[in-house]
Amino acid sequence: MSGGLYSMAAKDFDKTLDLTKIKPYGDTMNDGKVQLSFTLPVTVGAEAIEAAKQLLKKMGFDNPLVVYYRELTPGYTFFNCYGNCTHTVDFTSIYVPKVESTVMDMHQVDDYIREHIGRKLVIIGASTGTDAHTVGIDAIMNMKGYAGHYGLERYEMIDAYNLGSQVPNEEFLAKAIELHADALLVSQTVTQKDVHIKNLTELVELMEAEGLRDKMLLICGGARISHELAKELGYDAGFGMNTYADDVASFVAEEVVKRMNKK
Ligand code: B12
Repeated sequence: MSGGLYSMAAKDFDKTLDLTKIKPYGDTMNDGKVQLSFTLPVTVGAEAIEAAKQLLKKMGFDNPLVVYYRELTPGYTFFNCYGNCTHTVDFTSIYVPKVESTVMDMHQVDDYIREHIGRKLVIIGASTGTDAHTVGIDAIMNMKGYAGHYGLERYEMIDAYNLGSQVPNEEFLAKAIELHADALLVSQTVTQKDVHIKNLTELVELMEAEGLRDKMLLICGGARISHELAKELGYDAGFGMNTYADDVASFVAEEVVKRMNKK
């Protein structure tokens, strides 16, 4: 359990905080205040507001308050609401599987690869299957980077190939073989009807059929991807929102070294 998670936290100055029973913080500890918004498919008016309040009660909110409402289009009303959450969560019992690696910046990763691997790493990435979202994989790979973090194309010790979006798994794997890739980065944004699961699993099966699964690192990412899910699907790692190139590059470099040392 990472005690660091709560060091210098609210518990250090508020003795009424019980980490086994946490609830949202608004103005004062344990007030449970939540702001939420939703749309109901009913005509704007007093009855719509009452319906919103009753729904908030059923969601477990005390003191339901509608602070703003507006007709979106005839027959639909949008609400901004406040309520006091009555539920709690035991924070001390939470365990989230995460990628275990030391996150280094671009220069440190380059130095690490130079020193421990002695050659450039080849990394290819794409949004695969029917997925047309490119912003996520571009954020990780593009030279100019994202939110102040340079992308993999800028790393001196990484040859990065961004294949773009809607890349079929077969094509992706063929390119990986052609380029002798060390790591494959798959971006999956659309998760409706679990389309990502089918697509991600298909790639694992293809790699296994070709006898390549343990020869290349296989990593996926996207807003709704977790490390836990990735591992379940047969990937080496999964990265969710707020990931930067540094996170992935550090993981790949360390993992390649670990595997070299095992041989
Ligand atoms: C822009 C956008 C589009 C654009 C995409 C343009 C483009 N060139 O990318 C267009 C208009 C084409 C589009 C289309 C669709 N979209 Co859209 N789109 C979005 C939007 C607004 C932003 C996504 C985005 O760019 N985020 C910014 C990036 C930086 O974040 P990110 O992808 O999470 O990436 C970060 C991490 O996840 C991670 N990461 C991502 N990939 C990878 C990969 C690896 C290997 C690693 C390590 C990390 C990593 O690192 C990134 C940086 O930190 C979202 C809503 C939203 N606000 O999120 C909807 C959204 C993603 N779209 C959605 C949908 C449903 C669609 C459509 C199906 C709509 C339709 N009915 O046609 C189509 C699908 C098209 C297709 N075939 O894929 C849904 C997805 C719901 C779901 N969970 O399935 C969303 C969430 C909107 C919503 N609330 O309904 N979309």
